[in-house]
Amino acid sequence: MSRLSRFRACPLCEAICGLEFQYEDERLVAIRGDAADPFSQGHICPKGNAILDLEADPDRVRKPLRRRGTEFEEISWDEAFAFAGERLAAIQHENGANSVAAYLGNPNAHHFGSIAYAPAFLRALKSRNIFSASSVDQWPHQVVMWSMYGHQFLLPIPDIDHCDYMLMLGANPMASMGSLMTAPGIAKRLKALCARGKLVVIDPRRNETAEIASEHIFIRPGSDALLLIALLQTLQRIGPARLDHYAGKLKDFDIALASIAHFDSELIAVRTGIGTAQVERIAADLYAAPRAAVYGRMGLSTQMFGTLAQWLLQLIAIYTGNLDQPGGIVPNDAIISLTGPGTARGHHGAWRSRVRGLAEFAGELPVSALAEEILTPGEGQVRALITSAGNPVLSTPNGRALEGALESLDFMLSIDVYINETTRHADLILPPVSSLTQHHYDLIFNAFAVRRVTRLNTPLRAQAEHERGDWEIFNALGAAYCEAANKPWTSLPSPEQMIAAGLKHGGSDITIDDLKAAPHGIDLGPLQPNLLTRLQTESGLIECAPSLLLEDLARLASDAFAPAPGDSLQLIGRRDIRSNNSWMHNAPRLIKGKPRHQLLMHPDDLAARGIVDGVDVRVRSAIGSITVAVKSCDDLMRGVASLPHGFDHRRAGTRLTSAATLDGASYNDISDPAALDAPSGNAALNGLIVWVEAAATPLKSMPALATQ
Ligand SMILES: Nc1nc2c(c(=O)[nH]1)N[C@H]1C(S)=C(S)[C@@H](COP(=O)(O)OP(=O)(O)OC[C@H]3O[C@@H](n4cnc5c(=O)[nH]c(N)nc54)[C@H](O)[C@@H]3O)O[C@H]1N2
Ligand SMILES: Nc1nc2c(c(=O)[nH]1)N[C@H]1C(S)=C(S)[C@@H](COP(=O)(O)OP(=O)(O)OC[C@H]3O[C@@H](n4cnc5c(=O)[nH]c(N)nc54)[C@H](O)[C@@H]3O)O[C@H]1N2
Ligand code: SF4
Ligand SMILES: [Mo]
Repeated sequence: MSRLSRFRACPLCEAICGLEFQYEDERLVAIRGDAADPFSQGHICPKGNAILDLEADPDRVRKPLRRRGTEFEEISWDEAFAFAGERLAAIQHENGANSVAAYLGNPNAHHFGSIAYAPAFLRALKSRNIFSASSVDQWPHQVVMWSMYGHQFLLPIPDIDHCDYMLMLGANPMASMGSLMTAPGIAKRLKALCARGKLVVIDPRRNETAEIASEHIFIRPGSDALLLIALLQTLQRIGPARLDHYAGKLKDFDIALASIAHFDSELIAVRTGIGTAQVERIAADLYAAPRAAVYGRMGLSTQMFGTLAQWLLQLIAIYTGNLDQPGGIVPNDAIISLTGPGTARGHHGAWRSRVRGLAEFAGELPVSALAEEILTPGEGQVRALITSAGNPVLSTPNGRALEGALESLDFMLSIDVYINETTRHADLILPPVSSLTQHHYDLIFNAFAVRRVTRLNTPLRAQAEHERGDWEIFNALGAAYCEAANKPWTSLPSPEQMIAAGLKHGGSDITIDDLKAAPHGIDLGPLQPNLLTRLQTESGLIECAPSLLLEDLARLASDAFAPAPGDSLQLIGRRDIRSNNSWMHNAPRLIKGKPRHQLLMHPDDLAARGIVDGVDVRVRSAIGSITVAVKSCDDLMRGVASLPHGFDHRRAGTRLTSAATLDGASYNDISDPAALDAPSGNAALNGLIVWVEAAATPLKSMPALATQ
């Protein structure tokens, strides 16, 4: 039997590793890291291998499903599109455009057929109720880039291969593989950094990255903005700002520095748990390092002061002369750009959510508002929901309430490949064929990579007659809906044509034929300074003191110092190398071995509550409670508990045979939709106040909700 190899980037995480797919008689039999990929150089993680499970998964939905009572029945694609188009148009006709909402989940960003095709369909709907996983993730980054540099995606990336020092907060790339920092084989890169310089990790948990880092420092959840203020104050005492590189391009830097001058460093030390001597040492190292990168991710964004923290990181990079400099933080000038003329710069507050009045950002509303927009009667109430590659029941605040809300909808359409906690509520499920059968170009992750790279991904196998790619689904939905709603519609050309046009528009001289001739991808070299010529602010300058951010300093001053209620803990999330948010627990390869769902607590916190290691505990927030096994762990700061999200797959009506064998509870059953980072509207998932006690204890011993 002959083996044949085909090459393609992995679609599962931001690292976009090149993979080698080995076929025998057109059957996928093995997956390896592609040693010839100049960027990933053969790297693969357990998830890359689990593509074998995903492709063969008997639970995977492969034909359109329409709900009949509590069952789903297979229908044809034509029937499915016509049904969807008619229902969406009819509901809008009766209740107005905003009565149809949409939620886009994380995998959309990994599929060209979604990211490049969903927007046209959504625009045709003309609804203001568009939501996505961005508002439980990276909105603070986008709001800061939009405010300071004039474009939501003009995002400086840590140049990890060339820095001598890196300050990392709220990230765990050893498990997540890196985020807003595409860097395949990141473990090697970080170890190289530790060998030539210093990596300092600031995190309430001594996470897997802290373990390989030069230094780890605990911080109280939610207090990073205060620490960064103390750092910036200290830098000013150490030496002058290195602003030569930004001459004539900086606006209001002095105003920004003055705005944080009144914060008391002693009080900050009490709140963060990081003493002033430690702050001075970090500041001195940062200032002395020839090239230093600063980086904050999930743990920094999804907390009460995420936007301020991201802004302060940019100011620190400017102060130390590391913004837009090799070895510092530098945007990637990808050959198909997310910025520039004709792209979506972003806007803020152009409209507000109906119930709570939350501001839109870049055309979307915070997903924390979705359940209330469905449940609250009145004009503009959401009556229909479209989900695309999203599982908001497990991924967004108070998922239980959202789950109840989904039951009350008049119509729900899910573009998804599983019947899971969210899609089981759909009236219609449209399953795209494996994205590996489609042309793909990483619009997003090439633009957030630590090197300048490009690659075209060609189909691994031909698409069968009964299969539909994401792009075909969005095109057909648009056509069916517009016909029913009597609106004009033009379908977009194929991904191959769209990618070719994108390359032409990018003006790099690289054509689609060049990319076809380089199946392992092309390396275009290290990051190069480019931010100053790409600024899209109205002033044409770096806006160091945007009013949206300065206004939030008052909230920081009043709220960030508030003591946590007595005997409470602060809950934070974590990721495991074998997980992918909520949806890869159905891959048998990934769920083998030790359990990974437990609540981690410090042994002293267990002892103080008389809780024995390993028992089931009740974790209660202002929103509700969950029961989950506890595990003693001295890698956690005292007063902090850690729980991964994306568990609890035993809900009735799902079709997740392997995932349903797992124990675990959903973090988002107790996360709070009212806890928001104010300027962005991003959910503050981390730092959630909870009480923990043995599940065997009677409920009444928990503090009354009214006291919280
Ligand atoms: N408590 C807590 N909550 C969190 C987080 C946290 O750290 N803590 N993290 C947040 C973050 S960063 C994110 S990005 C969100 C993620 O939030 P979501 O994107 O809503 O959730 P996922 O678990 O990624 O769900 C992905 C969905 O895509 C489907 N899917 C998989 N492959 C395909 C495909 O090829 N095509 C289609 N159409 N569908 C597919 C899966 O079946 C699943 O329904 O969760 C957020 N929620
Ligand atoms: N294996 C795996 N890889 C993934 C994913 C996955 O689910 N599994 N999800 C993907 C997605 S969608 C994303 S967005 C990325 C996220 O990638 P990362 O940002 O690296 O996310 P996490 O691994 O959740 O790391 C967040 C860290 O923040 C810490 N933290 C929590 N609260 C605070 C705080 O208040 N301050 C500070 N300083 N730290 C805090 C946590 O302890 C944790 O170590 O990962 C991606 N990659
Ligand atoms: S690190 Fe990410 S891109 Fe690379 S193989 Fe693993 S899941 Fe795929
Ligand atoms: Mo994410």
